[in-house]
Amino acid sequence: MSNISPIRNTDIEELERIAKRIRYNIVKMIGLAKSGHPGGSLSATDIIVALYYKIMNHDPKNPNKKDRDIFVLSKGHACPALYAVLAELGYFDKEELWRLRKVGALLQGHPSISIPGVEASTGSLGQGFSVAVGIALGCRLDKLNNWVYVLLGDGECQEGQVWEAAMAAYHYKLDNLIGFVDRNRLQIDGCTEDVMSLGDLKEKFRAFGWDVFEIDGHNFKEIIDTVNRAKSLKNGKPKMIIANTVKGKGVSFMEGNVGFHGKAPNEEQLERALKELS
Ligand SMILES: Cc1ncc(C[n+]2csc(CCOP(=O)(O)OP(=O)(O)O)c2C)c(N)n1
Repeated sequence: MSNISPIRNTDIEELERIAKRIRYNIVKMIGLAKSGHPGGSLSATDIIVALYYKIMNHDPKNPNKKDRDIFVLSKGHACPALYAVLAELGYFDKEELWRLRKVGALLQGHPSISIPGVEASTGSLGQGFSVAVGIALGCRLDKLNNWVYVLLGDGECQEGQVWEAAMAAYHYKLDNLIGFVDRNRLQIDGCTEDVMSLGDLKEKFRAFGWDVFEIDGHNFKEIIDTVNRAKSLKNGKPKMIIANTVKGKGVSFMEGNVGFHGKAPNEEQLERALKELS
């Protein structure tokens, strides 16, 4: 099991530099593809960067090593963030990013296990969470000493399957499972609270038997400290971290703009966005 060393300021600055580069690559790849989901990729970036650069025990040179920690991107449409991180870490050639969504290319619009480093094929909202619960149960049965992480969207939490999975994780006492909800408060067509109100997500997960934390999902120290706290609670309960985020984070005209849920920037917007992220 990986132990996280105490965070120093330099580490945070380095993570912020990496996240900016990842955001640049997200916007560039979606701009070149002329399709994709920038909003939810940019809101999830810091969580995914913290996991892969600071928290998880994994090895790009040996992606299948048995004791690795496992990450499942349940909100699969945010895969540009995962692809950019996996490419940067060397799971596959970075040039693949610029062929996103092209016919026959490695990187398609939703994650597939045919891609090195991707642990679950996801995209149908709700299913990835169930897969992560199954993986965590499997790891437990195999007596592995690892952690399973899963990232959900808040709109995704409107899926009934999410709550079946939450119930199962509690039932099987999966304290090796740590989830994040990317609480950006927007979904495909508006505010989550207008479309189908989620109410108090913390209390909902708590009522399902989970240990629950709430953080700023763009604050690396909070992300890392909270995962440390979650890991220290070996009490048979799965853990959920509600991460308050901003959809489109990092690009001024995409922030809080539901129009960029699933729309690529045009050429002029791409240029502006890349300038902001340089
Ligand atoms: C089962 C299912 N229904 C509908 C969709 C289409 N869809 C893709 S993303 C999305 C909105 C998801 O909102 P949220 O989980 O909040 O994602 P985020 O805002 O973080 O991008 C929808 C409805 C889907 N992928 N799967």
